[in-house]
Amino acid sequence: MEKELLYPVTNQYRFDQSLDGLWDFKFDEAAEGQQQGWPQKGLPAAIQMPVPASFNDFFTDKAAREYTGDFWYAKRVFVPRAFQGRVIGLRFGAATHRATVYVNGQEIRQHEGGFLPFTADISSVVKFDQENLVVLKLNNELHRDALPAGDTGVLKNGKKMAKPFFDFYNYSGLNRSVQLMAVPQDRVTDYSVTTTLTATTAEVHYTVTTSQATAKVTVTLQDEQGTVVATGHGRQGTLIVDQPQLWNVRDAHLYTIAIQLTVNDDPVDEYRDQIGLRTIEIVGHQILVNGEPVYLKGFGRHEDSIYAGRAFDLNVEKRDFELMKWMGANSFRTSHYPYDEAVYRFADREGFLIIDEVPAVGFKMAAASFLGGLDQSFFDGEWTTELYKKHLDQITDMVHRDKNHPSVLAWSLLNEPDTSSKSAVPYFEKLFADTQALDPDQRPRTFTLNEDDTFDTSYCKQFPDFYLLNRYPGWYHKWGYEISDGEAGLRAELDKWQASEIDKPVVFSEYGADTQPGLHKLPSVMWSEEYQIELLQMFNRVFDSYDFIRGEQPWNLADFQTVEGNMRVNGNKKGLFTRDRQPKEAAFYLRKRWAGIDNNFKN
Ligand code: CKX
Repeated sequence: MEKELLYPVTNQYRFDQSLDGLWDFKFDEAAEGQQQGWPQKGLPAAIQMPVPASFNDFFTDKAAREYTGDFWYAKRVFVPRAFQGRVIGLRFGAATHRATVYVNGQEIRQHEGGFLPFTADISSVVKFDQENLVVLKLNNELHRDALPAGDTGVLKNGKKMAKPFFDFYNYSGLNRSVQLMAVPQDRVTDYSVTTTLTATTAEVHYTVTTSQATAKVTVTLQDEQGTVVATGHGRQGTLIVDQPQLWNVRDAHLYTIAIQLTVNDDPVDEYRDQIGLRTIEIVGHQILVNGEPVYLKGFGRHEDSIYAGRAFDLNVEKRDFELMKWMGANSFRTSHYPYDEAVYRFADREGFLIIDEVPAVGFKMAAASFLGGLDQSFFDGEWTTELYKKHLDQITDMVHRDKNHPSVLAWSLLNEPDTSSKSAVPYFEKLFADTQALDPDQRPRTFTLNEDDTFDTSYCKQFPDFYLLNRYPGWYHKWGYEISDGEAGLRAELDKWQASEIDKPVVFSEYGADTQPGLHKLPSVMWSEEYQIELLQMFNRVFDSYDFIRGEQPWNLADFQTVEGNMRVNGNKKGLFTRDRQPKEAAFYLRKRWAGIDNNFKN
């Protein structure tokens, strides 16, 4: 079960019960919980903590907010006898950054990676018709051989402190839902679908994996009216849909795939999901969905909101989608980690394209020096062998989890890594090849190139199927009155991309200006609402001058919390919306621009 990531459901064969709510919680500064028998006894003098939530912003004292190290959660969970005979599991949507799961005093499993789900098979220790003690030890330290990358410092007073090589706050805890699941012994463990199109049909190629080899597999596809449009038998096959309703950008149509298992003609399991029929290709400098060129309009985002930090909140997500729709956006990047599964379901339904990013962020010592750091090429470090294993492990889980979403356009394998040294090349070569082998849909692979990794300086331009550029003229350099030189510099770089042999799409995945809402100034100054608009206007002029630029995703949809520092006034303020999701002036400007830009802009 531990390799299974199917989204939990309840039906005649499967049960999924939310364990969200208040859990016991305790910091463990001395790392003594294990020794003190917390897995067996529960947490002494625990406080109550909501799940899902990041613990940080609930606290009123700074040492608790900034806490770095081990911390524990516990809950007593009643498991009814009705579940007997099934495989019983716990599913954690996200636990930052490493977790050990204990049930009834027994260690069940460990997991590393704070932005992807994992399951723990507790069948061998569960007690039916009784309360079971579920205890979790988490650890939120940052390391160079882990994702996202950073260091953990120790202050003179003995307190540990997170020193991220990235700017978003190291929000920690059980950030996504926890579920108790009971699934059949003989069950569907995974499935994948890919689509090819002919003039009048869609061919849906499916593969189903099961826990046991004996069950018979039947797969049906139903349209939105509930009519069965195709049926297949066996673990692999092709479903042919005549006159399909394709999934399109901002015009989504979904089909329901139902996978049934029978043993001696008796049904033993069923799994249903919603899929979309569409193709994705990169041809020359075009991004094609169903063979039609698409220009990306959207945002880099964060899972971030007041009180609960990085916790997934369906209410915030709903608001974000409404804002993106109001803006006329058609896409976003899950900067800088895979988001909660509900986000992809929203996007499938609403016809948004997602650039799905793994938490490989901070792979650059310049980002560390931004916070008072080091002078070394990141990929020269002795930590890269261990890091690679974890990196590929998380890409594997991301692709495994998200591969069937029609909304997922591409995999972003790193954000702003250091590629200006040759030592990055073997790492990238292997990473891009290994990722290709994972995705049945062969989606494009990419990474974001930051300011230091330009057409001239990056050694890794050969790897992406299309490019994501993060560029900050007008903000981190050539700022204020010098912005015209910033524009000239940007054009000079783009002229080189244009004159080169490379013919691949370029999407601007980050650009922007920190902006204090309500600060007005004529003429503009940096941080004012006017300056944010002027900076966006400058970039937009540039985008409209180059045909190979096939998308624009300003940084960020909304303001978000960061580490504190002399470059931040309570967070990163490059949002088009405030942290409480109200528009800055620039949102109205950009909305107007995007109203004039169709999905097939530049064709
Ligand atoms: N890019 C110079 C990564 C994002 C940051 C953004 C910023 C940087 C800029 C790199 O995660 O928030 O500083 O605004």
